[in-house]
Amino acid sequence: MQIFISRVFRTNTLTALRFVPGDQLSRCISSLDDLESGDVVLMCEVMEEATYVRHHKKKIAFILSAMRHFAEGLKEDGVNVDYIRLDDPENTGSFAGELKRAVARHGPDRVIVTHPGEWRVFEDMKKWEADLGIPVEIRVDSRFFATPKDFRQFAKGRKELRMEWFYRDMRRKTGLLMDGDKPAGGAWNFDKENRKSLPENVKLPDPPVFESDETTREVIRLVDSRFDGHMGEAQGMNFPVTRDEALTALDHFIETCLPSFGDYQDAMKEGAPFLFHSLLSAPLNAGLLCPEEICRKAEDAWRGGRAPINAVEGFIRQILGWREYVRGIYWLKMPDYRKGNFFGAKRDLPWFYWSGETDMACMAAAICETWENAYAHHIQRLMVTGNFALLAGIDPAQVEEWYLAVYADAYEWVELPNTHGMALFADGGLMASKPYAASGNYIDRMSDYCADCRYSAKSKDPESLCPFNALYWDFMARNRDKLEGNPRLGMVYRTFDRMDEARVDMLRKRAREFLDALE
Ligand code: FAD
Ligand code: DLZ
Ligand code: SF4
Repeated sequence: MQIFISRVFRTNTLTALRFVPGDQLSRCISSLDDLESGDVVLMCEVMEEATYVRHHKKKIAFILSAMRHFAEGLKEDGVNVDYIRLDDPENTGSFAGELKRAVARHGPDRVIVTHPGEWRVFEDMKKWEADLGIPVEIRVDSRFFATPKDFRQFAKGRKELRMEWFYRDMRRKTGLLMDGDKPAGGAWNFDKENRKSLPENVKLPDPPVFESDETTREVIRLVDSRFDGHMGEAQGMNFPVTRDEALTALDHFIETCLPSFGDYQDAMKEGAPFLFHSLLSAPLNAGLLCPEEICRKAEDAWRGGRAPINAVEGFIRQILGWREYVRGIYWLKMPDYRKGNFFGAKRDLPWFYWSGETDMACMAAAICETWENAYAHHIQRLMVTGNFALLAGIDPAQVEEWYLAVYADAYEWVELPNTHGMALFADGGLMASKPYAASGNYIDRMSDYCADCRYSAKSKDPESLCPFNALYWDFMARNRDKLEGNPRLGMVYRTFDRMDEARVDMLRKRAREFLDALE
C-alpha cells in the first residue's frame, strides 16, 4: 500500500480506476489529477454510507443529487464515468463491493483515490489492495490548508493544542488577512466585537432558493421510498447541488450576510434558523466549494470596503482556524479519540432529540429547525443542544451519533471533535480550556426563546425555573472534583460556595427531578 504525501503525476497507457466518494465532488480533487482519456471514474450510491447512521433525509438527498450532478458534468466533458445508482439491482451496498465489481468490469491496472474524510472508510480502504489484487494509491486530500502531517508538526511537543495558536500559524502560512508579518486590521482576533444580541428590528436576509431539477426530484422520490424512519423530509431540500449553485450561495453570503456576520455570530432568534450565517458547510464539505476560494472572497470584501474587519476575520477564523484545527485533531487522535468520557456520562439520549417534542422553547426551536432543514447554526449546536447534553450527562457516543446523522454537513472528521471535544468536554480539555457549560441566563441574553417558554431563566420558583439553571449548578456540583482545579472556573465555584444552602438544595432537587423525568 502506497500512501502518497504529495500529488502524483505520471503518464500511463493502462486504465486507472479513479474512485470519487460523495464528499469529494471537486474537479481539483487529487484523485482526478493526471486523468487520462482511458481512465474510468467510479462513483457509487451505497446503502452502507446512507445507513451507518440514520442520516437526515435532506442530507441523503443533498449528497446523492450533488453526486449525480457532478457525474453528469464529468460525462459532458468526455470523462468515462461509471455511476452506480442506489436502486441498481446489482448494487452490493458497499464501497468495497462496488470497487470489486468495477475492477471486474474494467480490468484497470490500479485504483486511485483521495484520502477519505473518515477513519471508518480509511480502515476499509487499507484492505482494498489485498482484496482487489491491484495497487491502490491513496493521495493526500489537497483541498485543505493543512495536511494531517502539518498538524502533527504543530502539535509536536505542545502541552496544549489551543486553536488560536494554530490559527495564527495558518494566517502566516497562507497570508490570509496579513499585512506583511502583521495581522490585517491590527489584531489577530476580533471576537469581543462578535457577541451582540440581535436588535428587535434588524432585517434578516432570505437565503437563496435553489429550485429542484429533475435529477433532484428523482433523488427525493428515491429517498422517500427507501429511508423511512430517518429524520425529516427530503422534500424541500434547498442545498446547492452543483458547483454553479454553490458559487451563487457563496456570492449571496459575501454580499448579503457577511457584513453583519461578525456582530450577530452568537445570536439566536425564534423563527430565524439562518440569521447571517453562510450555510456553506454542506457544499464545502461535499467538495463543491474549496476553503481557499471562500476565504479569499471574504478577504476581498474587507479590502474592498464591503464588509468590516470583525465580520471578515470572524468568518475566516471559522474556516482557516476551526475547520482545519478540528480536522487536525481528528487525524491526530483517532481511533482512540472517541473512546474518552471525561465525566463518565451515561444517560440515554432523550427521545425529543429526534422529535423536538419538549417544552423547553430553545431546545424545541433548535431540534425542530434541525428536523426541517438538516441545519442548525453553531450557537444552537453548541450552546443549546450540546450544552443540554453536557449538563444532563448524556452518553457521548449517543450524542455524537445524533450530530452525525442530523446535519447535512456532518462527516465524522468535523462532527466528532466538535461534539466530543468542544460541546461535551469528553476529551477532558484537549480542545477546550473549560467546558462550554452555560445556564439559561446565557440563552436568555443571546436569544428571544425565553419570552415564549413555559420556563423562565429569571424565575426563582422551582416550578417555572429554567431547567438549564438547575442542571448547570447540578453539573458544577457533581463534577466538582474534576473541574474545581480549572483556573477558568474559580469564579464559578466561588459563586457556588456563596449561594444559600436552601437554594442549592432546591436547584439540585429540581435537576434530579428533571433528569429522572427524562427516563
Ligand atoms: P457559518 O457560521 O457561516 O461559518 C462559516 C464556516 O465555518 C462553516 O460553513 C464551516 O465550514 C466553518 N466552521 C464554523 N465553525 C466550525 C467548527 N467549529 N468546526 C468546523 N468548521 C467550522 N460543522 C460541520 O461542518 N460539520 C459538522 O458535522 C459539525 N458538527 C458540529 C457539532 C457541534 C456539536 C458543534 C458545536 C459544531 C459543529 N459544526 C460542524 C461546526 C459548525 O456548527 C458548523 O460548521 C456551522 O454551523 C455550519 O453552518 P454555516 O455554514 O452557516 O456556518
Ligand atoms: C454521506 C454519504 C451518503 C449518505 N451516501 C453516499 C453514497 O451513497 N455514496 C458515496 O460515495 N458517499 C456517500 N456519502 C458520503 C460518504 O459517507 C463519505 O464520502 C465518506 O464517509 C467519507 O469518508
Ligand atoms: Fe430555554 Fe430556559 Fe429560556 Fe426556556 S427559559 S427557552 S428552557 S433557556
